[in-house]
Amino acid sequence: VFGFLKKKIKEAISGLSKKVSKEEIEKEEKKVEDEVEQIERRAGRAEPEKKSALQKLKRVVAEKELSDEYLSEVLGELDLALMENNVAAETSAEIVAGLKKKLRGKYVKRAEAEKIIRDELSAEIRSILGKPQVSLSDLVERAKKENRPAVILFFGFNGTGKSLSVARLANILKKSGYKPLLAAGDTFRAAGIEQLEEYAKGVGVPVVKHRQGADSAAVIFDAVKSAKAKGFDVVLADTAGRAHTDRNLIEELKKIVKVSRPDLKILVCEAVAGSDVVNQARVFNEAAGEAGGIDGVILTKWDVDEKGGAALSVCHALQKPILFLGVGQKLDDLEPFDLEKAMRGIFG
Ligand SMILES: Nc1nc2c(ncn2[C@@H]2O[C@H](COP(=O)(O)OP(=O)(O)O)[C@@H](O)[C@H]2O)c(=O)[nH]1
Ligand SMILES: [Mg+2]
Repeated sequence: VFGFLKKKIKEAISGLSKKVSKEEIEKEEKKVEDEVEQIERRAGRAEPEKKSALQKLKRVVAEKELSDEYLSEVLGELDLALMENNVAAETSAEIVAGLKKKLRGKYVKRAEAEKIIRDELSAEIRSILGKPQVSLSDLVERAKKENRPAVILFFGFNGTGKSLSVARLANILKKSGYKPLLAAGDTFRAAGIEQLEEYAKGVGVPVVKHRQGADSAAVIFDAVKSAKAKGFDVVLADTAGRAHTDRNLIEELKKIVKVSRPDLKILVCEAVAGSDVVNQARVFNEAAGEAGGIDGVILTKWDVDEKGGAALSVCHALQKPILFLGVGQKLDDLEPFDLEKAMRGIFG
C-alpha cells in the first residue's frame, strides 16, 4: 500500500537536497576561497589564529546548516508528496512544521543531511501511527468482572464496511474463546439488517434485531440486556451510516452512546476515502463525545488502496490508533494493525 508514498518521500528528500546542496556547496566554496585568500594576504598573523580560522572553514565545507531556506524547499516538496498520497493537508502541514522546528539551524554533516531528515520524518510518522493500542481481551475481562457484557459500538459512513467489520471482529473474539452477540443497530435500511444476519451466519453468532425503522438505541439496549441474561461476553453493535453530514443520524448516535454505555467506540472508515476520513473522524468523534469520543479505527479496503495516506490522516485527526486493517472481503480478512510493518512499508 505504501509503495507510492515511499517512492515520493524518497524523491522529495533526495532530489531536492541534491539540487539545493549543489548550489550551496558552490556558494560556500567561493566563500572559503575568499577567506583563504584573505588569510594569505595577512600572512604575518599569529599561527594559532590562522589555524582556528582554517578549522572554521573546514567545518563550513564538511557540514551544512539546515537553514530556513533549505528546509523550506525540501519540506515543501515533502508536503506535496504527502498530500499526493492522500495525507490530509492539515496532517501534512503539521508533520512538516514539526520537522522544521526540530531541524532548523542544526549543523549536520553534508553526507548525512538526507538521512537526518528521513529519520526525523520517520519519528514524526511513528508518533502519529503509534498511538497506544487497545487490548480487546482486557476490555472483555474488565466487563466480566462487573458481571456484564462488554459493549463495542461501530460508527462510520455508509458502505465503509461497518457490518462486515462487526462480523469479522466477532469472528476474532469467538476464536479467542469469547461469546459475542451482535446487535443490528442499522435499522435505517432493511438490507442493513439482512446483511448483518448474513455475515453473522458465516461466523456462527446470533443477532438481536428489531424491524426496519425501529429505534436503533432500543435494539442495542435490548441486545445488551439479552447478552447479560444469556451469558454472552461481548455485544458488537452495528449502527446506521448515512452521510456524516446528516444531523439526525448524529443525534441518533448520541442517543445510542448514552443508552448503551460503550466500552469501545470504533470508527470504521475506508482507506480509499483518502483525506475525507478527517471529516468523517471529526463528525463521528463528536457523536461519541459524551463517552469520550472514538477510541480507535478499523481501516477497511486496505487491499484496494494504493496510497495509504488515509491511515496517517485519520490517526492524526483522532489522536487514536488504528486497531485493525480490513484487507479483503472475506470474514478472515481483518488484521491487527502492525506499526512496525507499516513503518517498513513507508521507509523500507
Ligand atoms: N476489498 C475490501 N472490501 C471490503 C472491505 N471491507 C468491506 N468491504 C466491502 O465493502 C462493502 C460494504 O461493506 P458493508 O460491511 O456492508 O458496509 P456498511 O454499509 O458500512 O455496513 C461490501 O461489499 C464489503 O464486501 C475490505 O477490507 N476490503
Ligand atoms: Mg451495514
